[in-house]
Amino acid sequence: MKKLSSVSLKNIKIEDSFWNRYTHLVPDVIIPYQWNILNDNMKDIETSHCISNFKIAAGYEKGEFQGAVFQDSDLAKWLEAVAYSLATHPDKGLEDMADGAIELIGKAQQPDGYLNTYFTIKEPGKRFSNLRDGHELYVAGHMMEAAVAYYQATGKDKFLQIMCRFADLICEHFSVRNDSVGYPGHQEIEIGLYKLYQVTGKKAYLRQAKSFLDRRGKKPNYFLEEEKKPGFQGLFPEFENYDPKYSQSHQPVREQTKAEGHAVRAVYMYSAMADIAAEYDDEELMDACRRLWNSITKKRMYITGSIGSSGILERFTTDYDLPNNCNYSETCATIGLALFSRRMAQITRDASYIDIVEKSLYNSVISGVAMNGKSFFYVNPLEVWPDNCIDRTSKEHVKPVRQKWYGCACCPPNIARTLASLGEYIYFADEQSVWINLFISSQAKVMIEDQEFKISMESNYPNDGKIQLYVSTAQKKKAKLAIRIPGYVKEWKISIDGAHIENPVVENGYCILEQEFESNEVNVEFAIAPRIVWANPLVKEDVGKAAVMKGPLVYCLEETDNGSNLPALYLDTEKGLEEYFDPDLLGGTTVIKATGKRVVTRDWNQDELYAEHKPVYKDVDLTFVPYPYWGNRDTGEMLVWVKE
Ligand code: FUB
Ligand code: ZN
Repeated sequence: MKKLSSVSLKNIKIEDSFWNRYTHLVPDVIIPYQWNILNDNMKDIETSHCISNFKIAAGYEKGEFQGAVFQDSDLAKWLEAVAYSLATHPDKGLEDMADGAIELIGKAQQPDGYLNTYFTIKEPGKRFSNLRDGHELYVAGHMMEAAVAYYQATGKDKFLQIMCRFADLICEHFSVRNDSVGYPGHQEIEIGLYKLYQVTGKKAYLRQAKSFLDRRGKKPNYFLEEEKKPGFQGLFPEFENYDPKYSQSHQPVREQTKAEGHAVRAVYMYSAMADIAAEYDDEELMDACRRLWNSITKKRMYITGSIGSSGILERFTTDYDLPNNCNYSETCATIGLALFSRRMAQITRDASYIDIVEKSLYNSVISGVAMNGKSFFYVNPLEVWPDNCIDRTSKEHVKPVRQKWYGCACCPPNIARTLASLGEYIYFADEQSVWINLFISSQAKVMIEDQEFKISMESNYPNDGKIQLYVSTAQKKKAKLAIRIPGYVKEWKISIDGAHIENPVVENGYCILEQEFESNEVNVEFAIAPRIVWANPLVKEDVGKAAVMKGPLVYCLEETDNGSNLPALYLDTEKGLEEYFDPDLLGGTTVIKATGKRVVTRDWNQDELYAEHKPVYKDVDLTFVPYPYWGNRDTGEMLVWVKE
């Protein structure tokens, strides 16, 4: 299967009215802020211990390992973010800092290539003996991704060599020596090994990635056998009575039909399945990817593109089970869904996969970070009552305000690497074509049969639906421009050099312009007025409710604009929605106004729970703001699905 490629980040510059507030944060705030945290330089914050663990493993310091067993992955994701940032914003100081971190990683590597501070410091004799909980392969996968990104951004191969040595050891342990048939308890290394193969050409890495996928779910279950071995000690009490579904090891991956278990593990695995399916032209594996993607997006995904309905075990539950105020919707899981969907789009050239990429990026990825870049959501609810988010309840995992850091800090650096690599989602290319996926103002350079094409995109999306594209190349040349028509757009028009195109060709959701280009202007206009959306009535939590969207953006009500007790509000879906741009609100945003009702408490006193007072309603105006921006003002209630 010929996969479309992403355009190198070095060839993309983003300057966009919607995204600048996040992309500029990456080098200016997020990277330095997170570096300080990884180095334990910040007070009043959950201590990371991440760099300190590396120093101990390297022999520079004495002490005990501290933090989560996968704490090393925070540094890996941070370095990956740095690499993408350097590709777009070269910065000598930052590069020196990253080189220092890589030097430290090299020193923490063991003479045989092994690299993991938890097992090096704490359980040196137990390498690869607790694949279920140990996360060695998960951490290694993140390190591999970071090493590849750093090599591509800087041309320096030190980190790459470090990771190749570890990858060689892993291949040796898991494939050459026949006493090991295991696979990771948390998928991720499959993605890392595949990327390592792509830059080094070493087939052993590719074979190992495929083998990890193919072993998974074979009987007897590896993890159930592993826990019977003498000396096995679980690291997570919640894994008692382990259900292989949790790690998608209940069935061979090719036979799986439903998205099950831990959401992040699932989508990382599906991403790797898509990589391997494309590489091996493996239709059977690709069919499994399609089924699993459909299972998520048609039955188990929130309107915000987030996944994982249950706070217990961070997992998928059952079809249409999408509670709004006690869901998990981990930021990492949304990121994984975007990674999986992007790969599916690259393989199939079908824009409906990008609809989900866009939904995820515009909603539940950026809801994960505050507008000042210094606090983060791990869990992304669709309805919050701050007073109820208390310990030992079904809402204890829901935080009504973003936190400066977490003991388990997988999400914040994941957000950093995702924002820093945003350009990879905007364009795809092959030898003859450029694909425009997202309408983010940017400049890109793409090679079409050895000839450079410059694409300049200008838009104010999603505040309005107008997109201008300038295509220029030194000599006239035939090429194909494929412009995504989002699934939510019902009316649109397109012109080239001022001439309206009457019956544009649309294939798999992309409008195809195939012609000679030299210096041309393409104008597209999508109708993206605010709209009301309903959930399938099988989604019990949302029956009788409606949500407001504009383009890919989901909107929400906040207490700051609408008063408290948001569930007492009703939206009049018969009356129109009005929009206006408020330059002073939340960094400048389109606000949506609607009319509705509020149940008033007139007849009730506070000591009455139940009585025969018929509800009394008063007319109210409702003010909706973009969901990803919620929680950036006063702490208060938030609500996406409003009673109709
Ligand atoms: O286990 C590593 C990461 O920690 C997972 O991906 C997240 O869900 C969190 O549990
Ligand atoms: Zn996470």
